[in-house]
Amino acid sequence: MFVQNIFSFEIEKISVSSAKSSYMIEVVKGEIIVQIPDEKRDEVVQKLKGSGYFSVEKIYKDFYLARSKSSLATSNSMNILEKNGIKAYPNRIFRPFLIPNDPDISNQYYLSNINAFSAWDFEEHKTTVTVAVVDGGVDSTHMDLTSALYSTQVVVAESIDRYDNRSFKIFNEYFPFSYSLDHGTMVSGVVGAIRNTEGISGVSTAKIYSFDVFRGSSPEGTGYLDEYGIIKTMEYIKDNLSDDYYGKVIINMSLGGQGDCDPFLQSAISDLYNNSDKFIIVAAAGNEAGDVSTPANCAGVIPVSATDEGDNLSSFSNYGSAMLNGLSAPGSNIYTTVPGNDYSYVDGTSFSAPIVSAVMAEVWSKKPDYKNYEVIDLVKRTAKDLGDDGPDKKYGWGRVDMYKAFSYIESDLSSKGVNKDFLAWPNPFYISKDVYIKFSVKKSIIYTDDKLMIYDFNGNFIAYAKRDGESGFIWDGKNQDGVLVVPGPYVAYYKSDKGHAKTKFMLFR
Ligand SMILES: [Ca+2]
Ligand SMILES: [Ca+2]
Repeated sequence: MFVQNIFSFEIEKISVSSAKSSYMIEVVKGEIIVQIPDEKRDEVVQKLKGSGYFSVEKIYKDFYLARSKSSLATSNSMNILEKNGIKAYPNRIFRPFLIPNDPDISNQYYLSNINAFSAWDFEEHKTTVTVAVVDGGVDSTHMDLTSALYSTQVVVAESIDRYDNRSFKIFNEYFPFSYSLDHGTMVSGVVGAIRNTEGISGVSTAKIYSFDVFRGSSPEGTGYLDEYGIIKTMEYIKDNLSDDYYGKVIINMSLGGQGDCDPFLQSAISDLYNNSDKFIIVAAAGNEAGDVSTPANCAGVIPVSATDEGDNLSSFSNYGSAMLNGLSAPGSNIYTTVPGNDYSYVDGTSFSAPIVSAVMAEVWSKKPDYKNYEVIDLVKRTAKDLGDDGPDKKYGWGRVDMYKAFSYIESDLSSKGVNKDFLAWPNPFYISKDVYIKFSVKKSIIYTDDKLMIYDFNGNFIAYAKRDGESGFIWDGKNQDGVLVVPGPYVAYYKSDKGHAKTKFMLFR
């Protein structure tokens, strides 16, 4: 496949340092991004033009892309601007996270690893969630993907050279779509390969909205996009996928670059995340066995590290403090779709992220009244805790467990419309993270000689909860003999001289 390289910019490598270390990043040569408050606009633009930036273009809110003749080395010009009181950021290059494949072991162990087969035993439901795969496009003729794709809704993000300026263009493509990287087809198969008698099954039945953001950067395998393009893609999603037609939208980004989250990218991401009825953003942690990449380390993004069949961190997976907000999912030996009606084993956090995206899509589809943070919280709390106790820098909140996430939904009070006068919190009660489960009883039934008793689902008495405050009780997950009980659903039963109430909750280790 021949695709003309229509990017007009050169890539430069510069050294940056964070609190912990210094490392090389790729940036667009001669370009910087600057935040300019409206009241200082004219003054700063003049200074920039005086420093050799012939074009200053608004890209998002009060962030501007300044472009010089590309002979200006980015690091030098940033230093010069800094001395002039202008804080400038490089326009970084993002690439897809892929590790060359190493075909060997069995097919799709990741589905049993995350308990997808058990989860799918729950009642089938119509998926109302779209997964936006921001990647290298998709092979729309793949028999295991065609019907999972929006028919004419592929959008291509593209940077083109015109009159010495860069511009950015997004347009629809019609079946069959072309694609710039095999990577997007691999990611899409994990999200939603069709459940039929052919090939594989994706983790979810979500519809896939494919973005080809690497279109301008072929040949195959060398895809990249600058942050400007990512921001425009985020803006496009915010403006165009808000339509009810697409339902909730999970944005999957199995791509990125090293370094901290820049403020302009953070701004575009926050605008999506703050629309809490609509968007969830998931990103791969990256494959450098180093610190979590951008955009995975931006606030409001769920970073995903990779695990292997033994629930160990994959050797290539990034990790770090950003993972304290994240999750892990299988990323080693992932069997998935590749272009040309074919399948292959691939490795990378690129394939862990779509597992999490797919689980969140299914959860949100079952609980459309949830806010994005409630979906995220549920999937975190039901993940299998690995490594150090509780959330940690390698596995985040743990390896996603689709069955436990679904079990929680099924046992959730609000989904059944049961007595909300009596609440258990947190539910599920994750005994390795929570010291107590708390119960709150409505004041109208609180009275003297009351008791709160815990039963298992077979009706066996387990323990009395302890009083905690005027209308509350707590329980530490132990039976009357002081032994921790087994994970599963439990019933809390409150009884006083004025009335009684019961509620269900889940207990996990
Ligand atoms: Ca299939
Ligand atoms: Ca842990």
